[in-house]
Amino acid sequence: MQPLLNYIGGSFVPSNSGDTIEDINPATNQRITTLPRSSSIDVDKATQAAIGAGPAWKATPIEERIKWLENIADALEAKHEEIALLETLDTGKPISLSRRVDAARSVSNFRFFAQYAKEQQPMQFEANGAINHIHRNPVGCVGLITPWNLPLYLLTWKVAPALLMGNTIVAKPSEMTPLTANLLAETLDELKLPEGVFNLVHGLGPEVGQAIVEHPNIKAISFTGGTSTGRTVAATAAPMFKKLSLELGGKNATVLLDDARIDDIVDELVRASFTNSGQVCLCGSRVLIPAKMYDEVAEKFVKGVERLKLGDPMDESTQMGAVISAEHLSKVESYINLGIEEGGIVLTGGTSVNASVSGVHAEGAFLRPTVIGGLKHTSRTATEEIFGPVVTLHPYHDEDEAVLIANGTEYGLAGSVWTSDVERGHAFAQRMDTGIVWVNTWLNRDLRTPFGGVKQSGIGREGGIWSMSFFSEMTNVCIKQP
Ligand code: TXE
Repeated sequence: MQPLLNYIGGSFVPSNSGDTIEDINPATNQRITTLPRSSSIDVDKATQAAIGAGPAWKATPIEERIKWLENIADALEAKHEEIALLETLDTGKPISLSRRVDAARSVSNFRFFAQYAKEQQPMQFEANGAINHIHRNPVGCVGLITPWNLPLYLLTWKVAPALLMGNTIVAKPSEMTPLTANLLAETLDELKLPEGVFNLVHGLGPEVGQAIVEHPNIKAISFTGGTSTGRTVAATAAPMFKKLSLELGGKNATVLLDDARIDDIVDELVRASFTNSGQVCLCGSRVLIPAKMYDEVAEKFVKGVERLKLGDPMDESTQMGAVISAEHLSKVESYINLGIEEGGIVLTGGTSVNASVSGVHAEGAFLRPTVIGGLKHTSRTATEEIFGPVVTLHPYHDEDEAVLIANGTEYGLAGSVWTSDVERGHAFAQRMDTGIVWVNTWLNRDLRTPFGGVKQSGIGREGGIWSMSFFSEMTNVCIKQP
């Protein structure tokens, strides 16, 4: 595959230094290609291009910007299979998942915001003999920094509303998953999006990401990634009074109420726990089970986990592929070992799979889905984000205790509640300190809803009007008749 380049001011260019980084396929540990190792010099060039394109893009009527989003959606849809392949190469996730989730959502992110914008009414308030008109203007040049778990899905989730609201962009994908961001740049270039409206700068977080966050002409930062990195981003952006959106980590609870029917939901619970090898910030990593049901549920959940087909991500039947990198594999394994040290019992999985699963590449970053029981809910393994295929099981004696356990971490992103009585489920959900709770479902997404978390899961919300508001500044014009 051709070496990747930055996309700045409508041109594909190497980094200023000419340095590059290797892009590795985690399923084979082989090099796919290289990407530019850019620096603040490249970020400054991209920002200048974005600033230069700003006035014309701001002046483009929103109807035209909506049309742009529709054209981009059409163009990405035509590349649906290519997106899926590139995502699987970069992340090691099963090709079926890349198609069904990553490629599909990358298209719908553009289609959704185009349609949603058409449905918005002008915002006006009348009082005291005056009419207040609320006008939304672009923020200007915005910085988008995205992670490796859902590369194009999360990048387009920011690019679509940012373009819609008239902003120009400097984007930085994770250095571990540059391929589909490059495909997006190629697509926008083919569509002849005006030069400088979208700029892509590849590189390392502390070098390129940091340069974006601290650039004085980048007025807003939309970041998705780890909590510790989010803390660094916030520390840089806050004193500069930049608009800041932080979508960070999670340690989500999957809560069974005592009227849940395990046979009906076990496969959903497994999906909520191990989709993308648990590398989704919304995955349930702790399963809370009424004590009187614990043995039966634990046994059936483990059987459900063991039904998952782990294998070569390019195989259509594979349900779980590799984790993102050898380094991340070691991090996840260290948590399994910590779990054992903290008194946990490994109920299934727990070892590097290279010997025990057919069809996977010996040097790939494969790990069998792992379930650990017997841990205190206050243990590090049960409260720190592992972001891999590891789930802990916890019995509870009454709903008050379940709420205490569910809310007992530094995170507050999402959770799910499983019950035969949705009123009970709704009431329980409102006691969870999280941004999102699913009842009897998981990852069921209406893009109009607010997405985001509390505590160390981040600041702000993405989705519908929340994205449109983040990527715009409002001016209120109050008019009194003469
Ligand atoms: O995130 P990082 P990664 C969590 C999960 C995972 C951890 C690390 O715990 O193990 O984050 O994942 C850029 N200034 N989530 O490595 O390191 C970096 O180059 C500016 C949850 O993906 O935070 C990348 O483009 N930018 C999350 C992006 O930040 C910096 C999904 C994210 O990298 C930077 C993924 C810096 N100093 C991981 N350092 C979710 N909530 O969905 C790095 N970056």
